[in-house]
Amino acid sequence: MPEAMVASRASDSASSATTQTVDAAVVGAGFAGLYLLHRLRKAGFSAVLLEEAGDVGGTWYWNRYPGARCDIQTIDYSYSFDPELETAWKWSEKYATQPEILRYLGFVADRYDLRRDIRFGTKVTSATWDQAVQRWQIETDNGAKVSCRYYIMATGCLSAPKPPEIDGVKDFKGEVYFTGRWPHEGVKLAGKRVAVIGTGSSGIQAIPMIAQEAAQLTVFQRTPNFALPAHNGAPPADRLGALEGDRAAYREQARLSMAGVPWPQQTVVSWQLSDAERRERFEAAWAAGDLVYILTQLWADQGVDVDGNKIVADLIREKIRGIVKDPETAAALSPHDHPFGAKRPCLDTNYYATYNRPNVTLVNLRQEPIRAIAATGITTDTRSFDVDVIVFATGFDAMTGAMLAVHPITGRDGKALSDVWANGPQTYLGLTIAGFPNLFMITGPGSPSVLSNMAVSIEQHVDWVVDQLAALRDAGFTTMEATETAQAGWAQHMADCAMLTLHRLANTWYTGANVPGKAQGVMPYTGGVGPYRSICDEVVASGMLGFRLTGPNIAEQCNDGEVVRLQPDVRLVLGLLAQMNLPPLETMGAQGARDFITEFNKGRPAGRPVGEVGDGVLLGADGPLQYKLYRPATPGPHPIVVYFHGGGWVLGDQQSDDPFCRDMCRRTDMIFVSVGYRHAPEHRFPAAAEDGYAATRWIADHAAELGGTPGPVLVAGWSAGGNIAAVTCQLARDRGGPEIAGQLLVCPVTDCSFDRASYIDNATNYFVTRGLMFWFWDLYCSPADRTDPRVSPLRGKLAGLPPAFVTTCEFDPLRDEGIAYAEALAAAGVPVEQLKARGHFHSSFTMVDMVITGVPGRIKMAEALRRFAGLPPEVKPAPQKLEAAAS
Ligand code: N01
Repeated sequence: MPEAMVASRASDSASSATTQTVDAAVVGAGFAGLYLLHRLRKAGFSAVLLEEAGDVGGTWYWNRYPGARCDIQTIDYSYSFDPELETAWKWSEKYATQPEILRYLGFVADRYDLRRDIRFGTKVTSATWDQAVQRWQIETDNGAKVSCRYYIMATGCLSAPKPPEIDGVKDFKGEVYFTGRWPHEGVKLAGKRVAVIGTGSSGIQAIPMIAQEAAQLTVFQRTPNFALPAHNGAPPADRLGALEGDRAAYREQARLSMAGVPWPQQTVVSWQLSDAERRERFEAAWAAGDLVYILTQLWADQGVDVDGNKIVADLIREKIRGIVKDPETAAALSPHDHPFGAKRPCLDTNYYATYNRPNVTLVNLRQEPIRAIAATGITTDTRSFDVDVIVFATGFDAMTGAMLAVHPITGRDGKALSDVWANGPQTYLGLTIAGFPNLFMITGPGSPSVLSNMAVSIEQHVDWVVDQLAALRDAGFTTMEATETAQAGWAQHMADCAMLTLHRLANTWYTGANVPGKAQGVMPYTGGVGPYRSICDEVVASGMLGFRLTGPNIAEQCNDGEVVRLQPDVRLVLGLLAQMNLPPLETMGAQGARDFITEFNKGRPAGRPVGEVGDGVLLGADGPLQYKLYRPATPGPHPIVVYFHGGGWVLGDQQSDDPFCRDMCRRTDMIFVSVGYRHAPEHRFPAAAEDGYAATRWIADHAAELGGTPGPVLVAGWSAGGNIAAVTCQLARDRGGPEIAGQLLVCPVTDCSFDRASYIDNATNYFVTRGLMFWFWDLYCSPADRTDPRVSPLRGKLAGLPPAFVTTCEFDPLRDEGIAYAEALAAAGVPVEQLKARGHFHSSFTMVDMVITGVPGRIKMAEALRRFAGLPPEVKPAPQKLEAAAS
């Protein structure tokens, strides 16, 4: 039952003396608000929806400028909560116009009888948390106040238009319009001289339409944006077929996808494709007319790697040059200041071709900034343009604007939201804010929102909020509030996610850069719709992790903590591995495990091209050993790094760490020689250790033949390979050479003790387990030999060893022995640098191009190796001749 009576209905709530008492108040009657109202009612809550506009629609109510359409295919940009609603409405176009979307939202409002609980023409003027009664008290500019238990902002991300920030707007004697507040009766532009300022999505949609009508159109562009042809028309038969063929599966795939549209995850990387293959993919995407498609389906590295991205950006710039006849205009329209997709790209109809019209002029504000607006028009640094109409397509104070600018929100202890967010929005899950009990946001900052299909994200957010409110009520709780710990953890996770994509490299409304003085930082959640959904579910499954729940007749509940401590891509990788439900490696037998790893490695992204990769044979401790040599593309000779692969002395070979060797070869500009040392159980201790030493000596002796710089070599290794590298340094010191300039130890095995905290904390769940390590040790080394420094280098003498860089990962059983080794080296006077990688697991750095957040760590490792070799840390770019395929 609703906890309170609705004192006055929306339709008869005129008196400001009365207070409307409801369970939940919602602000905003767009996609989010309408679904919220429906769900709240169904869950048995009394609710009122407050809306400033005269009708439903939200952004689609206000944005009526010519050419306004959605830019996610409309069959995807629809509610999916009710299959009957889905079949009751047919979209007429691939990208519906604003009037059609508005009709749809009106249809939804009528179908679920929503209008009776909506107070139109009602603006909230303040919202204050009343701790004594544990309710939000809402003041409005029209009619009754509202007292509610739950206050839910469905105010949208792009609903507070940004002021134009240009001097003299008030002096202009002609007509002024904002795309975000377009007059309902339309605007007659025929025969007029029109100026449009701004070339974001709104400007790019409006400009071709205005050009057709106006006598003269002058476009004032500060920053060019990437735009792609929509190829609008009927909804494409293949997509429609997929939806209608299995509606539930189609919607489910969208919910689990990264962007909220059911396209598969692309796995092919750009360097695996030839020029011709890349062009073919690009042309298909250009013809498809679909933003999400081109952003996700070309090659896997396009959104995460500047090189992979540049290939797409170049191809789009080529298209612009092909369409726009005047080369100077084409150059001005070509974006160079941000990676494709880092700023919101646009979907257009004839945008670039519009600049071929005789009545259209582009003014490049980077060359001649606007000085002022005067009575008759716009003056730049070099010219004056007399116009009759100015259209501002200058965008929005995005994501936080609607929450902060619209009305003061005061939380617990009188805290103002504007103060709490002074340095940028702080939220937990983008849904809640510490210090603001029972306040919820739909698509708030910190949620995937604008980086996703809004329809899918809105439904997920609404469902989550209403489900939790119902659960709270059923348990007897009346308040729910995020903890500071959970919120800080979410901020960290957001920052980690932001490292994954290229959004941080562009000045955009995503980062607050479009509003002067606004705090900067990537505001939407960049970790993807599917992962976000699973995190929200995990919060619930972990007993409302990070929330404090209180109620009048029940003990407070607070399971405090951070919901994601892993790096986002590590979380994904571990999730995929868990889904595969693999038997433990140690149950497969040595050969079975080797076969499995070989198969497993076939599925990983191919390593990047280097100058040359060659195979050879060297002399180990007891006979020939295979090696693989990775040579940089730059002219030699190069310093040599002797590399030892991971695999617990049992698994792997000279090519099993191929992506890592390639990556490090590129980053260091050094030769990597990966040694195929002998493995247990066929060759037990000390075979691997002695092979490591012998191989290093052989490589040092043959440096010139291998194309290496004469003089000291370097050693590096991962896991058991790190163990061999460390041991090799000790043996080289004790046996009179070779000279080693430095050692890179990545998650090394350094000791035979299994009782350090990391062995216990990370015993399971992070791929390398305590059980697996026991098995490796048993196969390689009998207990009697385990304290020998050739397998437990931590127990050896450490003075006089080459400088070291030791990498350890937070979620690795081997973490603490790696740290112990680094500390012991330092204590013995060896120069040591440590990288303690937060949120990473044992394989983070070798899963190149899968764990993208490993890149900064590998950069540090490469810089250290270069310093050890006496080189400047940074490698100059411009590799000259790369191996076949991808160059
Ligand atoms: O706003 P924007 P928008 N002087 O911020 C320029 C969604 N949307 O309304 O880049 C001169 O993108 C500014 O220049 P700069 C979509 O998510 C969707 O177009 O800051 N110029 C920029 O060119 C979109 O991303 C659809 O240098 C000034 C432009 O104005 C988001 O809404 C349709 C200026 C603003 O572009 C916002 O799009 C429309 C100044 N003082 C919008 N101030 C669909 O199709 C700003 N600019 C669903």
